[in-house]
Amino acid sequence: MTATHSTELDQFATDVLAGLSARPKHLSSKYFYDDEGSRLFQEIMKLPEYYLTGCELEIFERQADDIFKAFVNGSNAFDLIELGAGDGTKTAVLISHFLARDADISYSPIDISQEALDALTTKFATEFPALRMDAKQGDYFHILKSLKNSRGLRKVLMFLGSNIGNFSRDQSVEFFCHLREVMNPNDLLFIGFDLEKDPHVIANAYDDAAGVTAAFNLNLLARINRELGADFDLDKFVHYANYRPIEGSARSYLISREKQEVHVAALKRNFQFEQWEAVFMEISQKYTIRMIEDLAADSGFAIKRNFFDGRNYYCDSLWQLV
Ligand code: AVJ
Repeated sequence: MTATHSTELDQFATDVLAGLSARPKHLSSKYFYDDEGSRLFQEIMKLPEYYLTGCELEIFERQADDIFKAFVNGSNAFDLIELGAGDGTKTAVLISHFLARDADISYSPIDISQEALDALTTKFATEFPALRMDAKQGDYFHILKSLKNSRGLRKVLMFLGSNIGNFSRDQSVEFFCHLREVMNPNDLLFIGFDLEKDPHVIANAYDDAAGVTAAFNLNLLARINRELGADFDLDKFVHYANYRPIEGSARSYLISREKQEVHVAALKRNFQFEQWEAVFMEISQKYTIRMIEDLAADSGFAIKRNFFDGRNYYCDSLWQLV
């Protein structure tokens, strides 16, 4: 079970109350990642339909040396900090290459899931016994401040996997501006962006045949049951995802199969659902190069270099401060 601290639990309860009281109803995808949700997301990354992970892995495997050259700056010492590290599989490819090139690096993975961090730490300790590691559990910004100027070396902040896609445009700019505040002039930001492509490919990635994405989405209701004492019956909701080609965004919903009432003990409240009423769960934005350039410019960054996979499905974009 997730050890959610009381202030975090209060925030969760407050957000669930606001989301289930709103019209249309919504829940925040940032709450997907309790330990069970993190496990389900590892499963999603292995799905044939979920191309994002393979694309980023391909970029890292084929272009590790170019990435290394772009990260180093005279000396081969720098601090890698990864926001939302998860199980670190993709990052391991980069680190392995950097160490083979005699890089003097430290690695600080940050994640909300302690279980995911523990797995990562164990794996990396075996694979890279010489790597200095400092895993941190918790909320990005809280921890970022503590990382400011750690060794006085260049920091490379990484935000991979197109995690940025869960933010609205305004939230993205706000997020990058926050990051800029903890960065020194010489630091870099490396961000994964999923690009626009054949809409069928995108739609399938969020509606896999095995139903793992559905389980991932439904897990948030299960989490509300676990942590807030609710009585959601998961069988009474159906996962629905679609892609909007004009906005370039995949969206997912949980739809109530019938008229029903759900009790949330921690909120001392009942919530009514009409038959076929939708709860908006997640936005996964897809990008054009133009959008990435505009985002960088509006957040006070310049693109140093973009790295693409062979199909141009995905872009890892390296940013510096302007
Ligand atoms: C982890 C936010 C990048 O939006 O593609 C995967 C989460 N949701 N399948 C994404 C997710 C449904 C994922 N990110």
